[in-house]
Amino acid sequence: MPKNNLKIKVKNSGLVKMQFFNDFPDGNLVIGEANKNVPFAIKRVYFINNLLNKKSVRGKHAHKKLEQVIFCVNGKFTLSLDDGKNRQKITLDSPYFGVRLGPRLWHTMSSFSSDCVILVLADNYYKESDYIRDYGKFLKYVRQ
Ligand code: T46
Repeated sequence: MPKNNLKIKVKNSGLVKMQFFNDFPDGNLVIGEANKNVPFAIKRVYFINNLLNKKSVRGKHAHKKLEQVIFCVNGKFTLSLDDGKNRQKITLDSPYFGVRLGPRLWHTMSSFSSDCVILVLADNYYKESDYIRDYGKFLKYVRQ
């Protein structure tokens, strides 16, 4: 299993290690299982690709209740996390480790390589009312 020594310092986050089988030279098999290495039951999966605009910035929100794990399955990008007190920037460039995006965690994705593919596993369906898209409101929400 490839190693990742990254330490996550913000709240409501953490590293998710995928199960890994090295079938060299016939490929790698990489597995996530609900309530095992993925810390919830998965209800929704989405991916983001075609990140051709170098200046593109995505995310810029927090969730009230949603639990997610975000992966970079190809290429790389920068994930910026902010729990209202601590901030951390992470380069995601390995498909073997995901980062937990728990609730009350402001997250921004940027600096995408053009071949970047982001995969997200979520514990619930899309619900716009779960988003906090205003940073001032986010700070009030986490400090109340
Ligand atoms: C997140 C980060 C990591 C839907 O209708 N259904 C969905 O399942 C999703 C994910 C989005 N949408 C709609 C909502 C917006 O009108 O798609 C549009 C673009 O979504 P958004 O601007 O929120 O995309 P990102 O990349 O900024 O954020 C996404 C997820 O929305 C978000 O939950 O945590 O990826």
